[in-house]
Amino acid sequence: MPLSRTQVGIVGAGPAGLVLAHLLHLQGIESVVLESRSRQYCEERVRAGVLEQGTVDLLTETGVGERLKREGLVHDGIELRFSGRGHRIDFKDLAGGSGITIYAQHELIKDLIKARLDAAAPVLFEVEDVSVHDFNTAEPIIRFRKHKEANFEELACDFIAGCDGFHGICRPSIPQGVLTTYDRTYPFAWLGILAEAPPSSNELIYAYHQRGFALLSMRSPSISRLYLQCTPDEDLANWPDEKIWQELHLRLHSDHGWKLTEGPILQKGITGMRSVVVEPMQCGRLFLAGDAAHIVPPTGAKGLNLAVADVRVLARALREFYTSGTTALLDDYSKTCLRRVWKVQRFSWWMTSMLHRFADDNPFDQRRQLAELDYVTSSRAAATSLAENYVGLPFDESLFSKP
Ligand code: FAS
Ligand code: PHB
Repeated sequence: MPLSRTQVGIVGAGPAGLVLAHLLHLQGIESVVLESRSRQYCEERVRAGVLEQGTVDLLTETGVGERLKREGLVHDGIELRFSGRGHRIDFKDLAGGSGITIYAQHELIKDLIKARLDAAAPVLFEVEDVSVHDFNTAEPIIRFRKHKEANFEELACDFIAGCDGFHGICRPSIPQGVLTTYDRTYPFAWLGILAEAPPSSNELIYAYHQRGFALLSMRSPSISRLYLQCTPDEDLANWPDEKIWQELHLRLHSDHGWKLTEGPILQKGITGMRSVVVEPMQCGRLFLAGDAAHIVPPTGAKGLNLAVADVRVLARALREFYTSGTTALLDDYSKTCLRRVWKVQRFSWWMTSMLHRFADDNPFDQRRQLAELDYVTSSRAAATSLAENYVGLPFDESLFSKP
């Protein structure tokens, strides 16, 4: 039987869509998740790796953090490396005991999909030709079909959550003239690899180097995740494994005998660097969350965490609607989310600007960047600012009670 009605229609089964569906389920609010890709694709797509303290706490408190707690790597700091020396930013000391957890996004997606299926709540994969309609009425509709040859079906909803990422259909469905887009494109990209090599550091290393930025991260005690700055139109064919490792050795060099361990490269890819925000993040009964509304350069490790922050706000607002009939929090959804979105954009822009080489920079700019790094690693106030942003700004708890 085609699904004819639900309370909240959710387009997209990424972190935003699945966390929202989970929070709504805990609140007794029905939803249907519609995803254009296969379950396997969603569970295997390698993307983010760093979870803020608030994200970990939310997932744990809502019952989907068990494997994360068991397998996630808790980190109490990061290293900034420049001029051949490493400088640790101690989160435990500077950020009130908060830390981060390294846990691959696709592992979180597996946990969330499992929770959804265990709850026998609907998530439809590989749907085709999704479109959203009438969201400026009290009866919005999601039209889709289960596969290319199937008939179209209509899902009537009270609300639609556009969690379909930056290239989805929800944001473009908002009429011309409603949205304002703010964006900045960076003149570089990241070449990322997944390697079967034990991480050469216990914590992440962000390296500023005259040849360009490099980042050492990890996924497990045997899998390293590394990135190096490259041109935005980089051709992976020009980057054989040997050349990647050679560049990483150069950029991550330390004067103190530290060595980078190599291993077979399992995956490589290029990620573009952009900052984008659309305002407002809602139109009638359509609410945009996560990458559908904003993207950040990955230098601050914020994309996934900001998606979760958005849906915390949306789940709280929908709970108010269904329990009291009032729409105050729904009306303020964009305003509430955008306060955090813009602070995260600022931090992500700042980390990116401090750590990357810009082709049109001159020697003054390079000295200025080194002075910024010297200040951040020698001033407690400056290091505290980095730490509190990196582990995740506090949520305005007046807006959230635990779901
Ligand atoms: P997502 O894009 O994750 O999910 C959207 C979902 O909607 C997808 O499953 C998509 O298939 C589906 N969808 C799209 N159109 C649809 C349609 N018409 N109908 C139905 N479903 C549709 N962030 C970090 O913090 N650190 C990183 O290192 C990092 N690396 C990244 C690398 C890459 C290559 C990319 C693209 C992003 C990376 N990000 C990183 C950012 C990323 O993690 C996002 O911020 C995060 O996935 C946002 O989650 P969602 O908003 O749920 O969007
Ligand atoms: C990752 O592990 O994929 C990662 C870590 C930190 C970042 C970006 C990506 O800033």
